[in-house]
Amino acid sequence: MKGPDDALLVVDVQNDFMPGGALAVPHGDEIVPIANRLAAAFEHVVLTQDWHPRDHRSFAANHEGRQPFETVSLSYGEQVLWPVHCVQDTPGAALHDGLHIPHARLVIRKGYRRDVDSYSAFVEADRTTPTGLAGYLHEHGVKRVWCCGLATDYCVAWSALDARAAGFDVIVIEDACRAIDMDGSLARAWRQLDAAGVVRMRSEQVLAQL
Ligand code: VGL
Ligand code: ZN
Repeated sequence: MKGPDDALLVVDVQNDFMPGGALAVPHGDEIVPIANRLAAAFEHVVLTQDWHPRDHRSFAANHEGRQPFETVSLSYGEQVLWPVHCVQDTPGAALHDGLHIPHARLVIRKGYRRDVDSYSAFVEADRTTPTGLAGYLHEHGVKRVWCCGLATDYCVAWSALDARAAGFDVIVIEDACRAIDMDGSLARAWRQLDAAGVVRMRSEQVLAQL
């Protein structure tokens, strides 16, 4: 069992990111049983939920004449325009039914401000507004953050990088993630993670360590 120094962060395992969902991540559903197995080995589990208002700026539908997967320039920089997804309190925003982590302690919702996206569970896309997760984990004495979920190249990568920046040791459990992989985004994410000193492991290795 991973004890009080360790926290498992389960990122955005939500219906809209599953095959058939509004912003489907290929094979996203395959990680659900893996996340369940991992979570059973951690005393401390935190979940995240992408949680947008319907008029959110990250939705192409809210930009006249723009299509999903184009980019626009917003006050805080480049923003990918996504299909409408994870609208607050809709079935698409709900956690996948097969996710069974009854002992998860905290659900961090993010991206709830109309004008600011938040891939990261730690800091919003303006790169200044904290979600409070770093403070929460530090106060609980967590030293290592283990990341899994969706999508590897967006919310998992940004969360892992920000966890590192907040002073945690960070591990991404690669087979417990799936990527959107758009225009080289997955390779770029791994380069950034490697450069930041984020460790990459497989779930069998994590479970074998216990
Ligand atoms: C995500 C794009 C938009 C993710 C969330 O969970 O990786 N990607 N919103
Ligand atoms: Zn989103």
